[in-house]
Amino acid sequence: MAYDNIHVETNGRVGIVTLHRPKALNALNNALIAELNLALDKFEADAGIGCIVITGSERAFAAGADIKEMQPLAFPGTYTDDFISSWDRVARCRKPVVAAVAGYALGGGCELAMMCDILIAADNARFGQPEIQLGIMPGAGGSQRLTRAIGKAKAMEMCLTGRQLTAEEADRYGLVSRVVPLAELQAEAMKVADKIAGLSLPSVMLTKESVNRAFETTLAEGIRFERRLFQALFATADQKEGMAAFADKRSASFKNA
Ligand code: DAK
Repeated sequence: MAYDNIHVETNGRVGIVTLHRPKALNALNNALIAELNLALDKFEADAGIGCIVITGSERAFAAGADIKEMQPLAFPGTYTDDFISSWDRVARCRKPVVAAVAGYALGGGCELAMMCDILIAADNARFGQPEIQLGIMPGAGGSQRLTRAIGKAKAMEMCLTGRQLTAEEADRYGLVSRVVPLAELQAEAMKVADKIAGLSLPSVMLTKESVNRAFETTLAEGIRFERRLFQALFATADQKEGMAAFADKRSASFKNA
């Protein structure tokens, strides 16, 4: 299928989605979200893909949900139609997703980035939840994921005032895993995604599930959950291969089995 609002490509075992509505700073409208969800469905189902990258342009990862599309909405409809409930597809990806963020990541754009597993920011990135300035509030996890990522004090100020974080602040506060020069963003994100995509997919997916469980459960339950997953990985051929390769002083060749 041809996409109008995103570009989709693969590079080895990495699936790449580039948000592409340049005239609207990649504002997220219904059509873009539907295309993004379709691309993610395909990458998730494709055994040849081990990691996904989502990125935007140098000027904007995404400047939020499309305000012009939201402007005419009224409450009964937003509720009965469950307005853009499909936004959480990224968070439901079972394969790892790397966000390569340059420029504005605001509102729904910041929320989309926070649904990804690893955030790599260019030095020009700006993160913010400016919805309060529009008379609304974050609607796709902004008040929740941001608070868990950077703590109440900073999240509260951002959500209540619309203050934007620089890339350096986002790094210092723990919102992103690191900041790289803008010119190196795509190469760095690909390097990370390539590394993950070359590892054993079962161990990668279980590891992602285990880290995410830390946000949902008690420490004791989380540790029990982790131990069971760890034990289960000894049933894989990739565990045999990974350990044999170490002993033989060679690179492992994983079969994702
Ligand atoms: N929506 C629609 N168009 C946008 C846009 C947006 N969010 N952001 C930018 N644009 C458009 C501008 O209207 C302009 O279009 P033209 O006027 O040229 O036709 C073009 O992109 C370039 O923008 P500017 O001319 O404004 O560029 P500047 O460099 O001067 O400013 C800016 C860049 C990012 C500071 C500024 O554009 C801006 O403040 N944009 C709005 C940022 C914002 O408020 N974002 C939050 C939107 S609310 C939900 C899930 C999610 C959400 C809600 C519910 N559920 C699951 C229920 C999310 C809500 C939001 O994200």
